[in-house]
Amino acid sequence: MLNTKKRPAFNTRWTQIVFVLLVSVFMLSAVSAQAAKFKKEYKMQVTVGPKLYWGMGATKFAELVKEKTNGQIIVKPYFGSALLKGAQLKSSQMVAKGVIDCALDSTINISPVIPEANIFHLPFFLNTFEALDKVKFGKAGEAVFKAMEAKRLEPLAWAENGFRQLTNSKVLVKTPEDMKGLRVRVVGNPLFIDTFRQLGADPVNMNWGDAVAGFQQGVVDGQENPMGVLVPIQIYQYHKYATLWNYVVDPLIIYWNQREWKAFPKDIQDAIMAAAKEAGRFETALSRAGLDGETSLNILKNEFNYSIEVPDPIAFLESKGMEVHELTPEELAAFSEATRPVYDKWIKEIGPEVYEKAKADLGR
Ligand code: X2X
Repeated sequence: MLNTKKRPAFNTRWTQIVFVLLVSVFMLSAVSAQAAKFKKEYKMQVTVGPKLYWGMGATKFAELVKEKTNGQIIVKPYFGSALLKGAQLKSSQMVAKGVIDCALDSTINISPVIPEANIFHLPFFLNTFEALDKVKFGKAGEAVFKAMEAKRLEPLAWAENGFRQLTNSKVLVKTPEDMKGLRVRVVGNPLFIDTFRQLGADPVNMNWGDAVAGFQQGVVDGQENPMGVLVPIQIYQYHKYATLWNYVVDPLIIYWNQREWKAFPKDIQDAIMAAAKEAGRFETALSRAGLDGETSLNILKNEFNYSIEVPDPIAFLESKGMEVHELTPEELAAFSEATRPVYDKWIKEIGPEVYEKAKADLGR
């Protein structure tokens, strides 16, 4: 009696223990398989700080990726090119190598690896949002994305820094002659150096991380950046004069290391891609808000339930003591004429096929 009673009890207890052990081992291995499948954190290169629209776009992307992948993928933006010790022009090289997982970066910074991206920086070629969108979403934009794919980068979506404007502490620039001898900080992209040299200015190559200190200390007389950068960094503290000339445009691209991207399961790729498109649209609308009438303000309000107050940029800069001049079509033509040799030279560097595609996108 005792034996028959004990035995089943003994068996049942051991069965339970073994069962619990098996379940634990199974769960642990599932968890570690999951951990092995994805990194704890995906590092994202961002050139500027979190408060600029560009930085806000990176934060939005990270939030959306987390939400859309149910927390499986965590993107961490590293602002101020921290992963590159400030060397912003190395971003695409480092993402291609897989040293950095992904980036939200400017076409200006991508161009050392992707010369096609310089299509946006041919002087006085694209100067309206309408023209820009035709190229971004047309055959030329597609060619830029294809060039990235060929260099082991996976482009996900467009965003935008904006049309770049000139400010300086010396002279209200209205003609190419006004540029003579002006020390202008530019990114070390050779197309920018060429453009400013051609205009008789003295371009100084400086990373963004050093630029604001450079303006403060008067190491340079001037700079060129979009309104969405100039207002938050309070350019009016350093420069008295602004020339609005939309001389080049600066789109941003969200992109990923291709090998890592291809190893993601399809549902994760889809979720990250959707996050990139949404964050790109949000950030583009932020950077255009107040510069394209009601269009971008409405996108922010209706699609993102987000409202911002954006003062008229000219009135705002003037209220801060700046003199602002918007080039007339005649003045623009003089600049376009003066930079023609650079334009012609750089069509060859970019690739005449890409230039022809851009012209076709524009119907020119
Ligand atoms: O360095 C710049 O001027 C900036 C922040 O606009 C870019 O990264 C292109």
